[in-house]
Amino acid sequence: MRLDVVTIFPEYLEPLNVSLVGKARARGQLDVRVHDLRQWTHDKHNTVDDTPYGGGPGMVMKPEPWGEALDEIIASGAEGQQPVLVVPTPSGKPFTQELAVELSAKPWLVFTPARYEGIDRRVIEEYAEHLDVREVSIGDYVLAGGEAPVLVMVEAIARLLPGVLGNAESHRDDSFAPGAMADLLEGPVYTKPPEWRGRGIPDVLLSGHHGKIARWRRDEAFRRTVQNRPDLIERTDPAAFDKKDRET
Ligand code: 6GU
Repeated sequence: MRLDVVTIFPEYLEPLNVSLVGKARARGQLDVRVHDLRQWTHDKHNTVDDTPYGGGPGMVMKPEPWGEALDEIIASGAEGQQPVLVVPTPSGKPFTQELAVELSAKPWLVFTPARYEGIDRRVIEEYAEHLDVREVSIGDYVLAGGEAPVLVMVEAIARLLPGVLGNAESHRDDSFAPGAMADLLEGPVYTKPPEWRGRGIPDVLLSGHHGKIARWRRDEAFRRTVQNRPDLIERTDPAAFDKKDRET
């Protein structure tokens, strides 16, 4: 998979050299290219922003550098290859595990993290004429720019690529993964030692009884979801629940 990121803070994307994403790059599973938007400015001050039409606070990112950057990056792809354009913005659609799965199947993503009050609207309109453009938010809070959201999205997407996680089963039971535990959060986990500061391990996990362990994990997942995310319970098909859940 190829990923391009266009930003005025290339250093902000340094974490893409580390850990899971860094290793996927080193192995050649991910081709990540970070670009400085100011490369595509032509004035002495490398201006990327200007005052908003209609007035109001803050600054807006000028369309010309974005247009030149995106034209050049898009043209650099293999013959006939078109990227999906991912535009981070607090006004976008929610970034969910479902969207991470969808984007992880694409061969090429271009991210356009903005600073200030965002990018001149005409840029998004222009590229939406010939590309799949997704305006995406990572949650209901406002950040100063889209770079941290790009780090979040790239990590969520990269770990889904075949061969990137050590164990292909490690994301089967993820919170929000489709399947039997759909819409339930993951429950607690334990490792050695068997006693720590006087605290033991739930007996069932030491029983070797796989059916009982699976039942216990399902119950703990349900309990944690009721506690932390009741909204997930409300939107789950009642058929996914059983008598024991209703007693919890
Ligand atoms: Cl994608 N960008 C910014 N600036 N703030 C956000 C966001 C994105 N998602 C949530 N808050």
